[in-house]
Amino acid sequence: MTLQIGVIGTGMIGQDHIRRLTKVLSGIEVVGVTDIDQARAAAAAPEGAEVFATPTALISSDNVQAVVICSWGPAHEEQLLACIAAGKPAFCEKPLVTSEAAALRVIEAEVAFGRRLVQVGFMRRFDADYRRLKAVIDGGKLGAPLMFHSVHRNASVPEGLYTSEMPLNDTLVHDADISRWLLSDEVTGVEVRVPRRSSRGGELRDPVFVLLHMASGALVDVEISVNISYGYDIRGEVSCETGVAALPTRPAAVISDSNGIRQAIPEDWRERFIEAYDQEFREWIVAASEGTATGPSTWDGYAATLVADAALRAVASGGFESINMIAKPGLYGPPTAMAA
Ligand code: NAD
Ligand code: ISE
Repeated sequence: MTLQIGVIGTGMIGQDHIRRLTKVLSGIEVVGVTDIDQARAAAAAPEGAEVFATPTALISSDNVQAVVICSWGPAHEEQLLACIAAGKPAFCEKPLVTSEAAALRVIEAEVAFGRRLVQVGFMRRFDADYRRLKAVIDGGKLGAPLMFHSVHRNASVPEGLYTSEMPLNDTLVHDADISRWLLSDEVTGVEVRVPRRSSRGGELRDPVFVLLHMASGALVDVEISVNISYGYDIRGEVSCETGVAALPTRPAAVISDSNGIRQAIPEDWRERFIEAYDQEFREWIVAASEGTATGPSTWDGYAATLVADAALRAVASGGFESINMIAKPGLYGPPTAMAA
């Protein structure tokens, strides 16, 4: 059976996901799209797909069985709540939402519905390198993880659209989520240090250096640089009691020329995580076809939102900002370290 999908938001990642849903993956059909920019939606619509005037019209259409949300973060809450009210599985790009209160409203609605419907687009969990790294840590041969060094560098970000809050509430959410997942831990507090500003980002607060305090006592340091120009560079190394496990350097042709010997670096997230996005959708399609969701949940989106909020508070206060989670609803699995 073919799963009929509607896509909300046909910008950069919406277009990339439409490409993979129509040209790479099977078992689905993109039957509808929408965007506040209707011309953009029409241009991105696959042949035969309907261009809906609003997200509400798309979500409520009888032809749409599951929804992919690729609009801006502040629009996600309303669209997620409409999907849950309609009982339709939703893949929602990160961030889940942009405030703690909004995250709690989505949790409340999904718990009341009684079945998981939402998967959040934390694609790193589907990346083969991160999965191998997690297998080593979970295997336990290196002892307990003590520190995780996470490097998150973007060559550039859209000028004017990407604001000084976004390294913390748009970019850091990936590192927050992957830290929780890799270390099987929760974040209990955040500190942020702002070094000398890169001249390449104008007035943008870039780079930032973030310290995540985990419930186990492990520490995570995160470098966020969003205008580093040379490429999209994602690194990670976990220091354990008796050894260190790190993400490998990505395979790439070794070029030798008059500039020396070198390997190309991915241009952006589309290139670096291409297989991870494919895999997150493969797994989403299987669950959505059964009317549910697996993978990163609304709870995980809530946890990352709390980290983003705490990081923004930490910039303002210059100190440690603690995180307090609600008790974890049973829908999202067993209680976690800090939310017993
Ligand atoms: P974008 O600006 O290129 O595209 C967003 C589109 O959504 C725009 O066309 C805009 O008109 C539309 N839109 C916004 N609000 C809407 C609404 N209420 N109703 C209908 N359409 C609406 O942005 P993007 O880079 O494609 O990012 C979209 C989302 O995907 C963001 O949440 C972003 O954080 C996330 N994202 C995730 C990754 C990842 O690696 N997982 C990468 C890039 C972007
Ligand atoms: C973008 O929205 C993403 O999610 C990318 O993965 C991230 O690297 C980038 O910083 C964000 O702006």
